[in-house]
Amino acid sequence: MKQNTNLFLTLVLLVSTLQFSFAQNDLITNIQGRKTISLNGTWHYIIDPYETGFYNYRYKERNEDDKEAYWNKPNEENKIDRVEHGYEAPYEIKVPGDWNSQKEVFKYYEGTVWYQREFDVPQMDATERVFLHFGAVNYEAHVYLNGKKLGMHKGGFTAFNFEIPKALLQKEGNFLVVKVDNKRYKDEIPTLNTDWWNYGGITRDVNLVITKDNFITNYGLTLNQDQDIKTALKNNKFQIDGSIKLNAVATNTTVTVEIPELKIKKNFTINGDEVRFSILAKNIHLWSPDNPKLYEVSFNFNGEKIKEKIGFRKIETSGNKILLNGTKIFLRGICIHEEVPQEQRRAYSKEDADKMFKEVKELNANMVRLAHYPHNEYMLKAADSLGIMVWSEIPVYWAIDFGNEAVLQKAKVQLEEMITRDRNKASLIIWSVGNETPVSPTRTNFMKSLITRAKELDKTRLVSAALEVAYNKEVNTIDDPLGQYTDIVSVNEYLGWYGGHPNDTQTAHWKVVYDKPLFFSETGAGAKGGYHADKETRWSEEYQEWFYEEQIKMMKKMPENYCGLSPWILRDFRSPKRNHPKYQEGWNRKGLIDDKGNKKKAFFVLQKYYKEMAENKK
Ligand code: GCB
Repeated sequence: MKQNTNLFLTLVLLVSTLQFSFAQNDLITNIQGRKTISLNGTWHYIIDPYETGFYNYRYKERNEDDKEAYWNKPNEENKIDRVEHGYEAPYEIKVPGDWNSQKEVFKYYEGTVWYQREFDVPQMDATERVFLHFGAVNYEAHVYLNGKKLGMHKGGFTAFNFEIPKALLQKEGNFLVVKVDNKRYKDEIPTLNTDWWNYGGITRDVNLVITKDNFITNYGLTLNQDQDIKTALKNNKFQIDGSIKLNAVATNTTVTVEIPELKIKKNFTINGDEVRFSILAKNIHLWSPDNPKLYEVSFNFNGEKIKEKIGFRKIETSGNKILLNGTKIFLRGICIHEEVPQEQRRAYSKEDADKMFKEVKELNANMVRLAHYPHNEYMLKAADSLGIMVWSEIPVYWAIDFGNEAVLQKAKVQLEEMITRDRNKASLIIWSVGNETPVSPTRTNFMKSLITRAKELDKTRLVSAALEVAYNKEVNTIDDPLGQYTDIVSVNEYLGWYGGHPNDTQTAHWKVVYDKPLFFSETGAGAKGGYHADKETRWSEEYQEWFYEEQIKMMKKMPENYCGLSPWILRDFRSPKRNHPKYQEGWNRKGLIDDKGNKKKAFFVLQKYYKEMAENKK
């Protein structure tokens, strides 16, 4: 009997681990290419710091049909009825959007907020299915429809979806409730401590996705990574590799992939829920910053046609160089937080992305480091169409609970969700598995395991992580053991701000113990926009300008392996850690553009350097 129980437990565990580690298989991608009903707009809210709507007075999770659970519609039919919650004006909030920026009461709030709205659905075919898709909710979301729980998701910057059982769906007045909790915990990703604002809420688009009975959940389409790109260009013969994941098993069914501009139309037979294929193609104009060519691709299955614009390119390293389409490339980057400082809010829209990239272009940059978490998809679309290369990162930031296996699993889920959503973006060249993590064998194993997972899921991009360096008057040696496993060695360096003097850059020497490209994933100094003084006065625009001038002089003397930089940071951003009463007031001031949108003097120093680098094509 005991043996049977053990066997049963093992099976249960096996099944649940399998589901867990393949969670990304169910993520529906390319939402804009599908039949959707937007649930953006005005929702109602309840602020619930004690989680009264979730736990009863014995602090036990409420039963599904508990009338006092906030996922249930309050029923005040008779005047004697006792009801202690409700969703009504003026308790209204916009989705998408963080809550902090919407009402004064939310500014510093961290905890539970209940979101509620109603929606109707149009007439549907009997075979159609409905999914509820969230672009992102920070951090933990419990989703309920008409009193039933659809599911839970953790991770503040990645998408997720739940199917709505047809039997649960009403034609009118569907009562949708989301419990959003942005409290920070030691064993979450990110952890308790970050240098950015913990904006809470339903921060990205919400959609109902209407699908066929079986449909393409997600797919990948990239140039084959093993072909020699110079030979492919010479022979005008390219191999495109693809994979398509269906929502359910299909037998002997056809899926068609079309790229009309390349005169490609191919049928593939699916037996099961996945197919992998290769297509030979001619006359591909490869995607690059100079020519961000995208092709319209369509995937046809079961009477549904899903379209997406996709670019083809090859990114690789050769010794200490980064090659794009076989040619050495220098990354003229800039770091970005997903934030609109003028409105002290998270960025979430196409308009926000367009404004951000206008500044990136003005800087003469060809690359952005999207720090320190996956940004919204509009950012990636803008990058794809403008020819700006992208580094995308998961929030494995500073002192994560590295010894905890459950934390590693959480990081992996976020990594998988990030890769699944964006693996068809040509602009995306680097996956980063973290930032400034403290060196120890436990941490290195943790990070190595993330790198291995990233490479299993996607062979067509470089993998890195932003490392730190200990300053040394003789030579700054980058020897973090994690550098063995990353494709490029990336390091954050603040010589002249966090240590030393800006002049020290002139005698600084750099050494990397690995024969790999060296990328400065950060460097920067703070300045309050509009504050002018002599250059030795900290917080003045002149100090920051001088810092950049000295840094650039140093960069110009870097050894051969130097392949680019992404200074910290394009715009000033909110941070609870920055409390100087005159110069910071809750802002990290290392932006090249201040919180009013004004460019600081240092912007023009970097702009000039990038212009020279672009002209030299170094
Ligand atoms: C860093 C971190 C970044 C901080 C920045 C700073 O090294 O990666 O998140 O905001 O320094 O301003 O100190």
